[in-house]
Amino acid sequence: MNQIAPAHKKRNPTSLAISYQATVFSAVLFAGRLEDGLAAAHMHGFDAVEIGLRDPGVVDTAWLSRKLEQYQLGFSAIATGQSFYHDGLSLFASSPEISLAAMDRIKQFIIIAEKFGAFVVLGGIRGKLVGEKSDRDRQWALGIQAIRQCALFAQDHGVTLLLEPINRYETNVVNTAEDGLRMLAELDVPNIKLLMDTFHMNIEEPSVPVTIEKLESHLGYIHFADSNRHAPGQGHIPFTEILSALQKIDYAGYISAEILPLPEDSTAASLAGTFLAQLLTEN
Ligand code: LER
Ligand code: MN
Repeated sequence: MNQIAPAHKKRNPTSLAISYQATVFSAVLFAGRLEDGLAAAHMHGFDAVEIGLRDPGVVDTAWLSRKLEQYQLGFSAIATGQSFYHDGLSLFASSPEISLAAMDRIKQFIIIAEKFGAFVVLGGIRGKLVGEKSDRDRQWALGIQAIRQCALFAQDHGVTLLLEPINRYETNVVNTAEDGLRMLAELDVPNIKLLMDTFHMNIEEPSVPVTIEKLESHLGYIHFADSNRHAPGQGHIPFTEILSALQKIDYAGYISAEILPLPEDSTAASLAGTFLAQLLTEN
C-alpha cells in the first residue's frame, strides 16, 4: 500500500540579532565584531542575521554581501535604535529638526535594506513623548507624519517597515500590541507590520500566545528573548505555546533571537541556536 507522505510543515526561518558597531544597546550579540557574529550565526544554525546599524556611512555593503554569501546567511532586518541611544535622533521628538534628521537616517537605512531584501525596524528610534499634553499631541502628529513619509519612501524601494511595541520602561510611544494596531490604523499605509518582542510582551501583555493569535496578518516579524532577556529557554516564557500561536495564524516569517550577550556572546548564540532548532523540529 502506498504511504501518503505527511504534509510538509515549513519551519520559520531563524535570525540572530548582532550589531555592526559597538553599542550601548545591550540586547545584541557581537557588537562591533560583525564577522564573529556572522560566523557564530552560521555555526549555530541560523538562517539569517538582523543587524543593528548606527552610522549608515560606515556600512560597506559590498563587503557585507560577500560575507553573507560566505556564511550562507540572509539579512532579515536592520535594527535602528542606536540612532536614538547614541545620537539622540527620534521620530517623536520635541523639535521638528530632530524628527526630520531621524527620518533622513531611516531613509538611508531603507536604501541599504533594499539591497538585501531586509525589513527596517522602527523601535527605539521612535523616542519618547515629553512635556505637557499639548506638547505631546504636537510630537505625536510630527511622529506620525514622519513615519508616513518613511513608509512612502520605503514603498518606492520595495521595503517593509516593522513597528515594534516596546515596554513602558523604555518608551511611551506604543507599548502593547493593541497600541501597535491602533498606530497602524492611524498610519493607514500598506507596508508597515508589527514586530512583537517576547521580552516586551512578557511585561506588557496579559498572555503572550493569546495576543499573538489576535494579530493575524499584522504580525511581520518576532523577536525571541526569554523573560530575563537571555537566550530563549533560559527563563520562563512559554515558547512552545507561542510557536503554536504563530502556527495558528500561519506566521511564516522570521524568528529572531535578540538577546543579551550572557554569559558571553558565543554561549548566548549557541544556547539560542540549539533551543530554536529543537523547538522548530519538535513542534
Ligand atoms: C529593540 O528591538 C528592542 O527590543 C528595544 O528594547 C530597543 O529599545
Ligand atoms: Mn526587540
